[in-house]
Amino acid sequence: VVLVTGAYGQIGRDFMPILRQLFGESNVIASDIAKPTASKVVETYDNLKTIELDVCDKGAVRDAVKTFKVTRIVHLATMLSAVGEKLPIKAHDVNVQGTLNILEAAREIKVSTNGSKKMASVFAPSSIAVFGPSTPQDGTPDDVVCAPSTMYGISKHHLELLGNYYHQRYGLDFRSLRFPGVLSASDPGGGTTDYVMDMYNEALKYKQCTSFLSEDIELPFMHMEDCLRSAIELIVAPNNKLTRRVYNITAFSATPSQVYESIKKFIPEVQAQYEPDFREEIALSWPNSVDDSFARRDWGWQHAYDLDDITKDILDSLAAERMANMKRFR
Ligand code: VAH
Repeated sequence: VVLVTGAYGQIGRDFMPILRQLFGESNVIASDIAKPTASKVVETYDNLKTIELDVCDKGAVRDAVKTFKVTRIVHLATMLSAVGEKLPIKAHDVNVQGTLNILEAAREIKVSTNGSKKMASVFAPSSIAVFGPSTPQDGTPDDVVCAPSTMYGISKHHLELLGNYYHQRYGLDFRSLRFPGVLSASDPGGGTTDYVMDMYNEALKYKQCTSFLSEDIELPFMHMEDCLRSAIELIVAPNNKLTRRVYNITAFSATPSQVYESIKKFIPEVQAQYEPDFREEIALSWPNSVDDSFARRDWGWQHAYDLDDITKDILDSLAAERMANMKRFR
């Protein structure tokens, strides 16, 4: 049985149907801090086991793993970079204590599969946010000083250290990917790379868009479909192929002005303005690009979507969604 935490978040919502297909419709349990509000329920949640689970509640996490005989945990519950700077202590509770509760439950409960009692395996995303201002910013490699300057980055670095500890000390199968900005049509969740989604949404509605980062701030990105495929490929990769538990992963890098140029290919009359806010400092502390050659070497990672593919795909999805909403409220 697979337990997904943060199942109603930006990644969780798109990941659920893929996990159900891979592991079996009734073997995947969606959990989140609160059941989805009407606006968040998507068709994939019909007849699906859905539970409310606060990963900060150690007892509740243990009970869920024990009750549902969980053998695999996809731990997506997190507070992202921008919201984490507004609520740093809460971000530390969710991202660090929550992860420790997940790892402890996996270690302690041990569920019998094929006759032997085994710890649940754990996949938990990390982020390029673990790199800080003192890290080389171009082609940042996997093995480099991580001195993050945001609570989100600090907490994701701690997640990695905890995962490696549980792997080395207890043999727990922990796997993680340092995701770049992940782009999809679904609502962003308070990240710094969400400026791209704002530009797409505004360009479509108003033929003008505003970026909350300066036009030349370069960051690594990937499409949600590449993000989810990379997670599945790592989750199913044979253990003997892995040279590490945490991998850098990316598709391409882009700046707000390159995002604007990409949008103009599909909405020629769009205008852009750049109004940096508190998230500029967060973005400046992150790499311009990362080196994901270990992922490409160890388990054959190849990205499929570049910037223009993503711009076209997301603008089409947003336009279709607007059309459907207009019909619904006519
Ligand atoms: C954020 N989208 O902006 C997330 C991600 C690298 C960025 O971690 O916080």
